[in-house]
Amino acid sequence: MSMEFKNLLFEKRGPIVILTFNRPQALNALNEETLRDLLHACRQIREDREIRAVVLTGAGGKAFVAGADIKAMGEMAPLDALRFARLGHRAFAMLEKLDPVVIAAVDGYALGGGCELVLCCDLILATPESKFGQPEVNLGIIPGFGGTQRLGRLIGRNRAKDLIFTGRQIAAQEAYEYGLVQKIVSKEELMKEALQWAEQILSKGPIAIELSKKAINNGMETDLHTGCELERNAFATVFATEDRKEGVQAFLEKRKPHFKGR
Ligand code: DAK
Repeated sequence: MSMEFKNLLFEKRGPIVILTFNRPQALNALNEETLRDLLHACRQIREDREIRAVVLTGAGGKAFVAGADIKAMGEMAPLDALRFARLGHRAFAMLEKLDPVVIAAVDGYALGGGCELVLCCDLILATPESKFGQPEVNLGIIPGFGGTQRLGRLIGRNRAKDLIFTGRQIAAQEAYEYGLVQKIVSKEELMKEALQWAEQILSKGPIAIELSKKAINNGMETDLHTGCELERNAFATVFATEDRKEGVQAFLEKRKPHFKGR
């Protein structure tokens, strides 16, 4: 099933959705329509329990997303900027909190808001030619979609300061060494690899994946003690599922488990 929003392609392949930012003439920069599309797509995903993985990518072969739309920002009155900010924060937060696993398949520029978008994903795959960075200081502004918060949590405080203070772009290899990118693959293999990665995760217990994602994400926002408490509660929940019985039974019977998400 395919749906077309204005600047975002939505392609459903069974339990996997591929979302493609589709504004290649502006290197997929995020304007108001694109953020609205992302919000609607996330709502759609949230309501469809069949969907268990999302792959996010960019059209045109040159950029994932080259940031917020600089031209549109230039014309904004203060109240428009506030609306834009609220919309962006809502869309990014909804993406980050989706139950399905979200994989970013990056080919090209992931700058500014594009890099911040990647930071809301669970796993990141990139081609060697990809470039990451927070160049906002070049425009006299700071990252506005969570970059000052999420980047440091992921790659470390001082590395985040380096990237945000200098606005420099880093290649996929450096991003990999920082732990921002998990795998580097060729352009030709990018989508195949992203889908295979999703399939690998889909073969595991759905509730186990969903609850581990929640425990990891929520645990990052709290102290270790509270995080371990979150984990214990999630563990008790998975322990009560049919999937847990099936997983253990399949191991004992030396066969593959058939998880049902119950
Ligand atoms: N916005 C709008 N258009 C963009 C764009 C962007 N971010 N990036 C590229 N484009 C457009 C270019 O203007 C050009 O359009 P035409 O001139 O052909 O009409 C077309 O895409 C192709 O770009 P180039 O000709 O520049 O291509 P090059 O290969 O020469 O260079 C580049 C590629 C990625 C190095 C370069 O385009 C570039 O530096 N782009 C800007 C990257 C950038 O600075 N990104 C960060 C944007 S700031 C906020 C929340 C968040 C934010 C702001 C506010 N609030 C809460 C209020 C976030 C801010 C950002 O993301």
